[in-house]
Amino acid sequence: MRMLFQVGWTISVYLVLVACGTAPATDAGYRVVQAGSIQPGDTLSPPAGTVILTLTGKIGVTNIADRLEFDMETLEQIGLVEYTVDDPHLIETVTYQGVLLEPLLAVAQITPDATELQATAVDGYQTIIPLRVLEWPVMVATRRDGERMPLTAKGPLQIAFPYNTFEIDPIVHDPMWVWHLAALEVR
Ligand SMILES: Nc1nc2c(c(=O)[nH]1)N[C@H]1C(S)=C(S)[C@@H](COP(=O)(O)O)O[C@H]1N2
Ligand SMILES: [Mo]
Repeated sequence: MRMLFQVGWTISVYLVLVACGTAPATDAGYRVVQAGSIQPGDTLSPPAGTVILTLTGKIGVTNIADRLEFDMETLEQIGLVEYTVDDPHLIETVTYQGVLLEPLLAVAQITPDATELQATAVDGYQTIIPLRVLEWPVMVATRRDGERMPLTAKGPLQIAFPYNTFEIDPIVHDPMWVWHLAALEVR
């Protein structure tokens, strides 16, 4: 009886933590916020809303000419996860929510010989992101601390790395935290 009580208590505490969004990240380094409703192999309609992300290059799925364009709603349908991280540029601990790079590239059906992404931002910033980063749950963030990110807050999309859960060299990877992310060319 006492045992049952303790088990019940433990589960209750856990549920409260989950409800408050403070449950620890799993070993994977992230919590699932919303399972994806778009799967690899799905065809995608041309975006109905404002285009916020364009994929080109070595992709097997397109929805406009040779590009795969996403509006925010469709992008987030790939599935939402979150993790808390010390943002090296904001110099602040924040919780990013967004779409993992891995399922995003799987939905785009990138070709097996692809090795890197060239990321381009709204401000013209460009950087190369090698696909070896997929060993970590790198995300295209759509929210910071639960809020949409306007251009004035490095949004609307920003790449985030799980610095707090994995040993990731900041010298190499700090420049890959692309804010105002607009396009990914798969190469
Ligand atoms: N959109 C955009 N993202 C960007 C940059 C930028 O200029 N524009 N600078 C990159 C680089 S080189 C680094 S080191 C970090 C931090 O840039 P900062 O030192 O200018 O804040 O953000 C990266 N992401
Ligand atoms: Mo930099």
